[in-house]
Amino acid sequence: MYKDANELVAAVRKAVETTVVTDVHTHLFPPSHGDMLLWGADEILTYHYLVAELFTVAPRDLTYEKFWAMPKSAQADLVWEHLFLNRGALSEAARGAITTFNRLGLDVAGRDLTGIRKWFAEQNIEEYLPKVFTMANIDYAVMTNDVFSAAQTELWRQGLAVPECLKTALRIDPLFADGWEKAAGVMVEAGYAVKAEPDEKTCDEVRRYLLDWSARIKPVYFAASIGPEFAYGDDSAFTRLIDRAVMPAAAEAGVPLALMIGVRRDVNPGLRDAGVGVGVSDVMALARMLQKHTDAKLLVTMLSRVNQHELTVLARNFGNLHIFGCWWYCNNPSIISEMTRQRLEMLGTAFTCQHSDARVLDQLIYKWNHARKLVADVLVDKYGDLFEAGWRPTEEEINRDVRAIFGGSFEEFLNR
Ligand code: HDL
Ligand code: ZN
Repeated sequence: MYKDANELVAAVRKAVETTVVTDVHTHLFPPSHGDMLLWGADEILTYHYLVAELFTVAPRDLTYEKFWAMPKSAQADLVWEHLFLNRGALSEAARGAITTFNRLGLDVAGRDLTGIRKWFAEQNIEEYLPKVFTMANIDYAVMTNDVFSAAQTELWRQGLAVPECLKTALRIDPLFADGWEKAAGVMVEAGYAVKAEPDEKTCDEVRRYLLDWSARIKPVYFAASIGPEFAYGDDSAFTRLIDRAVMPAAAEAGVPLALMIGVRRDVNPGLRDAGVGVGVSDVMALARMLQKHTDAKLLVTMLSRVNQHELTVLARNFGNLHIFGCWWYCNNPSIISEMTRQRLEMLGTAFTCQHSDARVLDQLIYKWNHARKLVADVLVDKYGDLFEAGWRPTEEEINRDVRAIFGGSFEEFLNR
């Protein structure tokens, strides 16, 4: 038992530092999928977060067309020059690149980009991937597997090697909004009787398509990112597809549906992935889904800081809703701290505090290094309050609770 609060603080920090993390959402791919898996200095420096930041300061004559026509290394040089050398690398994404290079033992203090590139060129991805997972102390990461992408489905049909530390998620964005035409074309091409409008028969075929792919890649969950205009319970195509195709298929596959809500795609198309904006969504639409699908399990994260408090309250209202991560524009220290505090204060440990959303393998190193420090600071306060109130948690209990918010509660939710 802890004699004083200082011993407790040390135990909390040690627990966060050493707990194994489950990364519930990333954009990683198996090394066998070749260039799909991004890694190395130039990919780190051209992460779309940094590309967006580059264009906030780049000379006006650097057009999007010129930039995208450059080789990746030239793009990375521009990012390095404008965001690291000409200005303080104070943004979260810029600091992240520095944390990654530094923790890999590279001479980032000396700003030796040439030497850093040389080191990466000497790495073998089959050995490097497990090294990164060990450094970040991650048991497994869930990928994003778009079953409407010809390039991705072609690779899955080849049955290539997938390391144990990578699990699949069946990503279905194209089913919704302006993606439907492409999705319908892909399903027709694959032999499913899908019509231009998702009527009942078409929804049944969509359900069959999802179940066939689910049997093939065995996803941890189905997933979709949707816009802030998200509405449910009307007679829209979205509601019909959710009710007659997606939810029944997820139920039959025995997996949750993950909804990532609030993306405004194509706010600035010239920036591609970097040109996506954020919008405030209607949390009551989610409540209507939960009221209707009482047996379903929903994993949800929302993109707008404005939605976080309402979403946390909804997670108290519905035990079949599990909220996760500080997504994208919320993945910043100032917001992560606020979100983690309000989630602990309203949900105890029944949530998942973070996911990396890593698009580049090496990012796992910084995303989890930064997250652990932030969450440890919050937990020190919370356990300190508990100690003050007269409770004496044991070391095992602290380790149990820390693991819970770094993946344990997620796995309990999957298995419940
Ligand atoms: O839709 C998503 O899964 C988002 O995470 C986008 O991929 C986004 O580009 C991203 O990487 N955010 O971190
Ligand atoms: Zn993502």
